[in-house]
Amino acid sequence: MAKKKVSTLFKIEGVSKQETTSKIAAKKIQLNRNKIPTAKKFTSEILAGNISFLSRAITLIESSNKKHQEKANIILNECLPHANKSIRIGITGVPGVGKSTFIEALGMQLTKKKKKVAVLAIDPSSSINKGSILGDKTRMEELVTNKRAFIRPSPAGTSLGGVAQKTRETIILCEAAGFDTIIIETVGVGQSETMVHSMVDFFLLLKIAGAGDELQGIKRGIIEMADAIIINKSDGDNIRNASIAKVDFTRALHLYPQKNSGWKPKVLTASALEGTGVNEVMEMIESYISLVKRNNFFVSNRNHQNISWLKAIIEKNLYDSFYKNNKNLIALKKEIELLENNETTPFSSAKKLLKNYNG
Ligand SMILES: Nc1nc2c(ncn2[C@@H]2O[C@H](COP(=O)(O)OP(=O)(O)O)[C@@H](O)[C@H]2O)c(=O)[nH]1
Ligand SMILES: [Mg+2]
Repeated sequence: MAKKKVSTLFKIEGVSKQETTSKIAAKKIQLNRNKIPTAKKFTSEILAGNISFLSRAITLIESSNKKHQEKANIILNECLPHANKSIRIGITGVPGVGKSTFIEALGMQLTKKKKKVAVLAIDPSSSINKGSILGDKTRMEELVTNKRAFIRPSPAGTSLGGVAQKTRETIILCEAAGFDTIIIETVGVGQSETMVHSMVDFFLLLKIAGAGDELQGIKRGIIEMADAIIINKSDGDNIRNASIAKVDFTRALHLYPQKNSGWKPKVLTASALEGTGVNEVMEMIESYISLVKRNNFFVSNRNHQNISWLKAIIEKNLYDSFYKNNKNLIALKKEIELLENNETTPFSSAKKLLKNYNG
């Protein structure tokens, strides 16, 4: 058997001891790495703008571990009084329309104006393919490395409702960390736009010229929610088509009822790739914000959103307390069997189950 070679270092008295010390140190480092800081530490670091703590706190929010969630809740509560001081912008549009490229351009402009920008995503497809619309961070190459920006992809493997809940909480933490502009990207899938609309101050719909609404997967409700429509990819041969689309959309928007905000939705053209029109979008958002702050819609809208959030939390808790209870699940299984044999109706089964559940 080959003799193990011993380093001459360890033949010197005293040096071998260092091996033990380094083992202890390694263990200490390991322990510290596994140890989660206290909620108080998290809060003070987040309030000081520490991005690494912000990231870790968001990971706690996204965790399904009960202990992590409890800690996340304490951090959230402590951060709440320091939140709310940002402008929240939602951006939607079908995949490929240029949302990420646009956010990159807008984000860079905003950071040049000394704004601090956080980009979050609501991506229901990420729960299926475990990816994320922001997974391709390459589209935000510059913004990713920008010190005044923070980009966070949508958590994978969660339901849309779950993602929305976590995004709301993430917004709070980002605001507490000093981010004054929050941009939320979402694809026009399922109810995700409605969800994003319910948590932002300004809602942008990105489109491209030349493709019909059906082709772009745009539902009527989305146009109604939009505070602005941006015809993106207005560059090269596309410039003329984009201006025609702008006229068409401006005309079409007149058919929609007036908004409670008192704001008349605008249609603008832009090229996210070349950066043209992005400044105008930024100025438009600024003038919207000053209008709704003057007429108090800003505050009343956020109050409404908070009420919806409260109700969403209640619904989620009620749902969990029913479906995560074994007794209910057994009773439910029984009712399903009866239903399959035509021995009950959905209505009477539900009534019975809820009666038992409520005690
Ligand atoms: N010509 C042109 N291409 C663009 C523009 N914005 C985005 N793109 C391209 O469109 C593709 C999809 O962009 P991306 O930002 O990932 O779209 P998203 O799926 O909506 O986030 C990419 O190849 C971009 O380079 C634009 O303004 N003009
Ligand atoms: Mg994208």
